[in-house]
Amino acid sequence: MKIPSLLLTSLLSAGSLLAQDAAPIQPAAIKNWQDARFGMFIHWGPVSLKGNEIGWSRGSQVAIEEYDNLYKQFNPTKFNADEWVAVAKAAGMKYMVLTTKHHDGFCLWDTKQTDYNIMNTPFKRDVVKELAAACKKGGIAFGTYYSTCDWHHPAFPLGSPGGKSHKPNPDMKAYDAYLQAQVTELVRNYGPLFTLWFDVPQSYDQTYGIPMVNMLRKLQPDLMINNRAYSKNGVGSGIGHQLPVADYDTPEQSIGGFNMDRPWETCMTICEQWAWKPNDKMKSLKECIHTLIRTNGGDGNLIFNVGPQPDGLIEGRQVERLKEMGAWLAKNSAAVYETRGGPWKPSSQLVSTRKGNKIYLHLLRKVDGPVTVSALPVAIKSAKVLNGPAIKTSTADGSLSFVMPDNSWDEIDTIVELTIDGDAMSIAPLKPSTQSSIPGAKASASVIYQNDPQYSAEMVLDGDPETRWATPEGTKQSWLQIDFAKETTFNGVNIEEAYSDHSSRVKKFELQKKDGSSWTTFHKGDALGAHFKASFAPVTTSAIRLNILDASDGPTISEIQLSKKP
Ligand code: FHN
Repeated sequence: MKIPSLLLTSLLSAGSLLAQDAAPIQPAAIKNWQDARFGMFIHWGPVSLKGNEIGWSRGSQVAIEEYDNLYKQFNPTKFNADEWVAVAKAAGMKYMVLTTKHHDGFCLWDTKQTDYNIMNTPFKRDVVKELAAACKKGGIAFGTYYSTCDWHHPAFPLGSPGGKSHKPNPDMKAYDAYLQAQVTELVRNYGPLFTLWFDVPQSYDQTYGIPMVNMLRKLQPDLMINNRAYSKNGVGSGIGHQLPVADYDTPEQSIGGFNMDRPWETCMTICEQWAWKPNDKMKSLKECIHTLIRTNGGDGNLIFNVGPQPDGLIEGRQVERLKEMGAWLAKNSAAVYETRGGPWKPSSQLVSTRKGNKIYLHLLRKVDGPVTVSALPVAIKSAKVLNGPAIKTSTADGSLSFVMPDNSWDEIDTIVELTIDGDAMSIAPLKPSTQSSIPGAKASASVIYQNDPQYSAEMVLDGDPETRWATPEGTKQSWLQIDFAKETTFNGVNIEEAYSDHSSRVKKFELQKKDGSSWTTFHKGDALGAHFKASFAPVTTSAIRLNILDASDGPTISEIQLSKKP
């Protein structure tokens, strides 16, 4: 599917998305961006010669003097833009975003604003130009990452390591002019761009950001700009701060929460480091597909990052992993591209996507017995395994259920296609299940945020990942207890910790079982996180307790489920 860059004749204010301060963008540009669902992020530069993290290693693992002179030996002779595009297409990716300038200030294009650029390396080729042309030829959209902060530029107030040092003669006015001149070059000379992906707006607040975004709106009205172009009153100036400016949010290294009201994109590495790192730990195919599907199920895009080698090649095993993703997507593309998230909100075992009169239920874990979700408010005309046999569904007591045909389970993602009467987008978001994840169980807790029932312990049993048990800010120790209706045997537990996008608030915990009048610990751990899973020898008990021994802030849990694997 080629994604044409929309030619917009004028900016309409109607239906503007947030972009709270800068001029809004037309909804049509957002739909074009959302339809893509899956893109490639590329973090690359002379630092790949060292195998350390781009930007962050300058002045820490790599001395500034050495780091800033790496470009003199940067000669990626095996770089072939068409090959990179071919890898992205083989992965099923519909767009690509390259770091044209990261925090280290080095520019991968023939910029007239500084000599610190690719044309002054032994390579002497305009990588951005070649990649933009290859994307156009290959039919995938091209976007550019541009670091709002610049620890190399003398006029930018902060320097390495990590923005922790201060330049002797900062001049934000001069830096703003430099930044605006560079992003103008990117749009004018290499555009129209699919997106401009700003990052880490230290020191660059709304004073500069709003005029700069408005300038870009005039340059290319359908340019999607992420929420890191500028900070606002100090918020968003670092990492992980999300603020609703410009066109889409950017949860990082984590899957964003279900949100159909504001476009968002999870950015995540296929390995662990953004830039090239030899022998880095790479995600399994299951992790890669689940990351994509869970993101799409929440109504987000996924931009998945590779860090090419210093010779210009994308590492072979990463290419293979991306081709495996593409092969899976080729079979299941109907359930991904041009879909939106929902109507069921994601849970630990399922997500859903939808398009026209089709709803796709993605079962991310095998279910013993009938699959049960909350009933749809519309009639189901037919149901089938995607690319497989028909399924008989039944609806009763507010639940929709069906039994999967034999041998229909896919060990990564079993997709059920429902054809309904009407437009799937007309269905309001639904809880995944109306039943408790542990039928008949009762939950209690040592403390509840403001004693507010909407944050009660029961929220971890309601099957809705959007509700949660919450504790007061700063709570370090607390417990959550679940009393079963009867003695229960299980050998696994799934815990969804809310607000754990960047790191788990829980730092030390025990899982305990009721033993007469006391509690016996059967599992210990440090962090929990968004999709914590633990397996252990079968436990039989009438009650369990999550005993949190240490936390960085008030723990908050959205769901707890038991599992009993054979
Ligand atoms: O510091 C950067 C990091 O290197 C990388 O570019 C990510 C990508 O989203 N953004 C910043 C960390 O939030």
